Amino acid sequence: MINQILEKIKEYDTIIIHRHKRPDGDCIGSQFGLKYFIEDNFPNKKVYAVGDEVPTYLNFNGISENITDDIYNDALVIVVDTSVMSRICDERYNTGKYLIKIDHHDDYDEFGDIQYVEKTYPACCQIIALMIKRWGLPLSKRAATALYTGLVTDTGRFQFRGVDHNTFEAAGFLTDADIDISYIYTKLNLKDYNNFKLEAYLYKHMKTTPNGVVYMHFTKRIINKFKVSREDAAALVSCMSNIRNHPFWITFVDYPDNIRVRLRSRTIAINEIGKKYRGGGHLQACGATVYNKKEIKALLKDADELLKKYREEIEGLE
Ligand SMILES: [Mn+2]
Repeated sequence: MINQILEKIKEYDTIIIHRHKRPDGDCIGSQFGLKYFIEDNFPNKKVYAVGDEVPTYLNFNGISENITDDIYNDALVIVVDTSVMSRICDERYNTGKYLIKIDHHDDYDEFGDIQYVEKTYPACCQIIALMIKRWGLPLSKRAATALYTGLVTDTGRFQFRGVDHNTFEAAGFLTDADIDISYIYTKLNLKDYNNFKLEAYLYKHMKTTPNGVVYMHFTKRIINKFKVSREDAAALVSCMSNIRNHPFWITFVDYPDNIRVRLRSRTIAINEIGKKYRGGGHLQACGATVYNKKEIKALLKDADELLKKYREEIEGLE
């Protein structure tokens, strides 16, 4: 399969790389890592990374390009780190000549002429890094920097389940390209003053359901008060990841048309809740969308019951 992908890259002069909506480090890293790799090895090809705005903390890897519809006519389109079609950013992904999907999610739709999915890999950047290694083509510092970004963000800095020999093989391959690891972490870790204030607010105001699902609702009022972006508020989901006896936590963030939900767990599979509420993703990290307070209540009730069920099954769940 990976040789077929390389053949297609060689065959097309125009390549457009898509990613998922609400971008994270892994989809941005995959997108720009692949873009730079192709540009560096095939300088005559036109390669575009499309999508809406790249979040500030990730834009050291590059910014999205606006392209006209006609560019798709003879293009190879590659969709990275996106499992379901509704999550693909920019609907024109389907208007190219040939479509390749490269992904690592548990839940997925069938799309693409080639579908390369490695469900056991913790990051899409790991798939791309190891693919490039097996192709035996040179990897530049800028491409490796982008791929390393996704590798560290999607693995929670190499802490999540799924990190294994392959992950460190990918990391080793990327560090051979002379990347500045300290620079990457600095870019990823720096946050604005207001974000720290909001983080303090979260610790003070987070709540728990009877069986221990911790949650926080960042309302429009709170977001305006702290002058942060919705993306910044949503990113604070990770602040609740280390609370003993609370292995399942959720953030709700008000968006103009809906309420975005992020569900996370240390130990148990929670994606059935995400799927029930118009979302999905990984077994222990997924998203959902709800529309009002009533639905928030219903989702929390389902989450609470799921955790209760797990507590009955698993002794010493903490
Ligand atoms: Mn990913």
